[in-house]
Amino acid sequence: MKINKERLLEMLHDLKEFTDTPGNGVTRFSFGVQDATAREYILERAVEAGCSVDIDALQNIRIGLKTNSPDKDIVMAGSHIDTVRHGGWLDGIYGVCGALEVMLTLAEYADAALAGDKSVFSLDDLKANYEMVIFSEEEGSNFGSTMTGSKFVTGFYKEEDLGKLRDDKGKTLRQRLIELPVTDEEDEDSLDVYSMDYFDSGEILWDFNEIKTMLELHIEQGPVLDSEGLSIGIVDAIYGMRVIEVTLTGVGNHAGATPMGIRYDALCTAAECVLAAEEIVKSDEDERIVATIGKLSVFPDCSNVIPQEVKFTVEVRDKDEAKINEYMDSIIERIYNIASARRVGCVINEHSKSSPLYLTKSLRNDMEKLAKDKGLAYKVMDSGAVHDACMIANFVDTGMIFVPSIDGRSHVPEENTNEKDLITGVQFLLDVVLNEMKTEV
Ligand code: HGY
Ligand code: MN
Ligand code: MN
Repeated sequence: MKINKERLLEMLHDLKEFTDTPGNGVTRFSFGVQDATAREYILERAVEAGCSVDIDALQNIRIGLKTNSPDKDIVMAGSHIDTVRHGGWLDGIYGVCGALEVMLTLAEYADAALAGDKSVFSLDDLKANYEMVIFSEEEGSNFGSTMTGSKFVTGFYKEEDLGKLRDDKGKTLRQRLIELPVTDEEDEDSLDVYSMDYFDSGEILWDFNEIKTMLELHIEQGPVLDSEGLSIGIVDAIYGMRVIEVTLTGVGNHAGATPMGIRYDALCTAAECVLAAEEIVKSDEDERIVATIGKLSVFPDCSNVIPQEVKFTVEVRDKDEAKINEYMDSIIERIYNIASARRVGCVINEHSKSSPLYLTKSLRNDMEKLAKDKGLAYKVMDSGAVHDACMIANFVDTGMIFVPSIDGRSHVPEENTNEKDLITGVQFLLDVVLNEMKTEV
């Protein structure tokens, strides 16, 4: 069974236009207009192919093949469609588009089988159902917490977290969900792209007993596959991460009339903290652990006022949880010491986290065997980026497939993957899905 590669590439190029920053990367935050437009584009194609659509209160979308039946377990594939600010055209959406292309291909074969065409598989061959999934707020661009949609369906986040997670304007996740643009009721063929189901933790949790396998296809976002000339990555471990938010409070004052010796400058303090965090993780002899201060705000943010308050995030990632905590705790201790020496107030809050984890070994081995059978140049590798798969993997057999990122770039407008690799990745996803669907459940 072969995917329709022209359709795949057309969908990918269409979807990259749904951005708030045209000409400067893809910016498509969950629950915004571009998100709604991308959802509509995907759901139109799924509904046209006779698929079922279910959207939950966190706006995760599950789409089912028309031949799915309640007595079979589910093989699921998917990812996310939200992006970072000025991100790339493939992160997340490539895995969703790949899962959609698999869905459309299976639906075409199902139509032929239903029409009695014996040259394709008979529906009885399919020992499992197929679903695709779109997780909401994976990037955390609104609320600073990655994998938010999948953290709710797995019970990592509870109903009270709806009121704890806040966006940059101070709005809670609950408020943002309540304000979602409801489609035009009068226009009966307008698709609902958001659900208005009231959040009830009992409803949001998935029944993982019905899911046999979860697969996520994704760009690597690093340099390994591209530099080694390989087509496919089969993911072994996904790094964990821990995020803290630091607030430094100094004394605002006139930039010209205040001598250096009597300043309590929150930004100079922050600058020392940033370099300290870098120095601490660079001391790791494994040279694996990473720390990033990617978000920083200054108040009142005027060139002629000594910064009164600075807020910034620190995130640390590694494949060893104890190491993440050891290094983050050192960074926290150093930040407190720097602030105290400069007599600047310092408040540090834990913001979000996810544990490192190994994906399912038996599934990984099956995928390796399939890659060998297909003659693919592949490598088993780790993921420094987190993915919704690492939340789902705590409950069902989960696997990830990577394709190369040119020059290892991602989360930037330069993010790119060549067409041949994009096609190879989705074809391999279809092969793995079929392998899982025909396996006796
Ligand atoms: O941050 C990450 O690793 C992912 O891109 N959300
Ligand atoms: Mn991603
Ligand atoms: Mn990302």
